[in-house]
Amino acid sequence: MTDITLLGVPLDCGKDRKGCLMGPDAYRVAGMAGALAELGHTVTDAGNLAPGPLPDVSGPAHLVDLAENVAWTGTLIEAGRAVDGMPIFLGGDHALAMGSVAGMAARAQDRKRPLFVLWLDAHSDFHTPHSTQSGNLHGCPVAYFTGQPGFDAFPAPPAPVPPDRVCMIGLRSVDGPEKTAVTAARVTTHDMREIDETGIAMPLRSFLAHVAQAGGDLHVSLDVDFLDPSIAPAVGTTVPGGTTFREAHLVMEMLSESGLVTSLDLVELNPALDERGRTASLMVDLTASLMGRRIFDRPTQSFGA
Ligand code: EXY
Ligand code: MN
Ligand code: MN
Ligand code: MN
Repeated sequence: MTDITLLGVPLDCGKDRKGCLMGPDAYRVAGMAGALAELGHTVTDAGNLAPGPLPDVSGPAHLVDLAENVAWTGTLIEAGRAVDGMPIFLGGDHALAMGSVAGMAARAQDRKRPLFVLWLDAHSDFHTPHSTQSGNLHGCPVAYFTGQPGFDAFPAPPAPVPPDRVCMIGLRSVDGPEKTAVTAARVTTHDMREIDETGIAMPLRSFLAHVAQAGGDLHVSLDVDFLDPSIAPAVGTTVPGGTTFREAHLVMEMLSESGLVTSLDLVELNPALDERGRTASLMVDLTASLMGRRIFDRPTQSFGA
């Protein structure tokens, strides 16, 4: 059984639609803690984190946004690094992963273990503040925590994650500059065209074997828009052609059976777009699959070499 710490991160940096602020409480209302405790885990709800002291920035709105994100990033790095068990970051915007992943990488370094990242998302989120067209930092977290240049306003990530330890599954909306940068950085990418042909289990199985062989910690960052909008409409950046209900549960069940997952982000839920909490409940059920809920008991799969 696992000691789980729920950390609410009500971050909402996207310019388009406000609403991610309500994400943490939507997961609580949907019964996140109870669903995990029912599986035998010890669950501590640490409440919602607040950003650290804002750097002194005035001027255009986007600079103030940037300052707030700088404050959040520093807070999250330290908060995650201090968690002994398994932190689950309840978002909140995907920009929170700038702090959650950087903090998990620092914690892994403290443990003398490499950190690997599984990015479950329609988007590669590999922009920098210089390449982004939208100016939304939720499109930048992976570039930040892998140590790409261009984030001068932010605290330097204590332990940048080598891009070849990042695996992305579910991609179907990648901007030009990101495509160039992701390829050059040798991030492992599996877009939906590949998933259509090979199925989702094969690329996931080979990544998990790699993590197991390296004796790594594994951080999973799950963006609601990884899922098809027909089953998960409550997100501001829906992209048609996402994963099905069973593909998503299979990913979580395989991750669970690998025994490799050490931390999790749940991001981009916008309860203002949810119908009767349907998307929030699906994310709770997927988390329960990750934490051991099964139809029938199954043996733990070996992903070792
Ligand atoms: N690539 C687009 C942008 O940078 O604005 C869309 C990013 C969507 C990011 C969401 C969190 O995944
Ligand atoms: Mn967003
Ligand atoms: Mn994302
Ligand atoms: Mn996305």
